[in-house]
Formats: sequence, C-alpha cells, structure tokens
Amino acid sequence: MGKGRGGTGDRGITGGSMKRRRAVRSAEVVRTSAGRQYHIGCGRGDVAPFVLLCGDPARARRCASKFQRVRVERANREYLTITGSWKGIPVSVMATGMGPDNTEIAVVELAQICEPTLLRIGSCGALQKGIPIGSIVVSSGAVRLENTSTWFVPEGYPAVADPEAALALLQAASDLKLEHSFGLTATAPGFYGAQARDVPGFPPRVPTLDADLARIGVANLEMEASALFTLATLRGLRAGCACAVFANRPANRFIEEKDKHRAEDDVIAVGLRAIEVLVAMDRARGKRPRWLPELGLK
Ligand code: R1P
Ligand code: URA
Repeated sequence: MGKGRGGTGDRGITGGSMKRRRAVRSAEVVRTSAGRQYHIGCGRGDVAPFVLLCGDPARARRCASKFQRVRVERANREYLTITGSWKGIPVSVMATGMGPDNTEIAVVELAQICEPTLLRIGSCGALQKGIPIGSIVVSSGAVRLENTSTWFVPEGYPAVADPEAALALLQAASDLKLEHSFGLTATAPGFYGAQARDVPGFPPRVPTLDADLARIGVANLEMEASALFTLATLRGLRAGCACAVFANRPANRFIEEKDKHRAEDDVIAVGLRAIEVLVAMDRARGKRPRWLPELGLK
C-alpha cells in the first residue's frame, strides 16, 4: 500500500506469523510506544482546545504560572507543553523553539491529537517608525519569506489569520487598554540575515529588506506566523498571532532588559483574554459555521 497512507496507522504484523504480532512504527506519522507525538511528546487528552504558542520556554512557564490549575506538563527537545485552566477554561501553552520549521512540527503533531485553536503570543521587530517598543502587533496575515510552508502549498498561497482569532486578539488588546496595531507581518527564516540585520562579518544579502517591507506597509518581522497561518488554513484550524514589539528597526532600538517581562506579560494577557473572547464567540455562534458581529458575545 504505497507509503502506508490510508492504512491503519503505526501497528502491523511482522515476521509472517499471526502469533508474532509486534508494533511497527510508521515513518510518516511517528508516535512513541505510549502513543505520544514524536517531537512534542504529547498524546490524546494532553492538550486543551485552545493552545497558546510561543518560541521561548521561559515565556510558556510565565504564562502557565497564571493558570489556576496545571494538569499536564510535557517537555521534549525544545517543545514544552503545559495544560491547565484559566478562568475555568481549559488552556494549553506550548513553547516550540524558534522558526517556521519548529512551528511546522508543532502544528502537524498537534493536529494528530486534537483540533485546537492556535494563538501565537510572540515577540517581533516593528518595521514602521510609529509602532513603539512594548506595544502589541496583531497580524492580519503574513508574508511568507520562509520556505517551510512552500513544501505544502505554492508560493502564491496567502498566509492569513483566521478572522475570528484576529478579532478576538484585537478585542483583547482593546479590553486590556494596551497600545496595539493591526497589520501584515513578515515571517523570516532567521533572525540576522533573513531580517537584514547588519552584523559585523555577516552582511545580509538583501540589506534593504526591512525598508522594502516597511515601504509596502508591512508592520513587523518575526519567525513563525506564516508557517502557522498556512498550515492552520490547510488543516482547517483557527489560528491568530499577537506579538510584543521587542525591536524598532527604523530607530535601530531593542527593548531594555527591564521592560521585557512587562511586554511578555502583556502579550500573554492578550492571548488569555482572546481565548475568553473566542469562547464567548463560540457560545453565540451555536451551531452556525462561523461567528458574525450581529451575534454579539455571550
Ligand atoms: C527571535 O528572537 C524569536 O523571537 C520571536 C521570533 O519569531 C523568534 O522565534 O518570537 P518568540 O518570542 O515567540 O520566540
Ligand atoms: N523577534 C524577531 O524575530 N525579530 C525581532 O527583531 C525581534 C524579535
């Protein structure tokens, strides 16, 4: 049967004897003997229907410290997943490590065990002079500067945020009275060359990239959103992204150490409040396929 697609998964018969039944692991959807996904180390029941994603495991722990109850903690490689509840809503936070390739693994493996809404609570560099360090950028979509997503869809395929997720993040930032912007993100496959940083000894091949993106109205640069949006759209999952601004590229400024935790707490608060808003949208929607403004929040 070709490469095993459409088969019964990762169990089979080896050795030609019906009596000698042994587990055979598929090389396509790889699970551990305990039935957990190979990289994220999570199995069915470990992850809540709402998952906050970030690169940094320390931010995931900071987020989980706000949960009322922690039920599951899984750590494998750079992936750290903590599941608990917040205001009575089951929630997970997952650190994926940095980059679109890590995000691909997270989204694909999560989708094997649940149908989550995925909200990235990241950090970014602002490309526009008027977007201050410490503020929040909510993504409407993302320019696919990375090529992880290109192994699934052609180059013209748009990486767009789910409208409910984007609206919930905007509502959250507004409810929390945080300075925020809404716009296009660009997702780079690196922090230095791919974001046109001028580092001695490592000149970027396209030194004008940041200014070029700014000129066409892109708000911010980070390293995960377009892979998240593309794969979520492909699989029919809701995904959104809010980032705390750590750099302002036109001003050549990076966030002070003393201000970083406050900015992280802000983006965590936006993610958690957005989940509350999404729960209210889902309640108002009932069995309708999607939420509309006329339904309000319940
Ligand atoms: C680079 O410093 C990292 O920070 C941003 C980038 O996307 C990249 O992962 O996001 P996180 O703060 O979520 O890791
Ligand atoms: N994360 C990025 O990817 N770029 C920045 O400039 C800041 C945070």
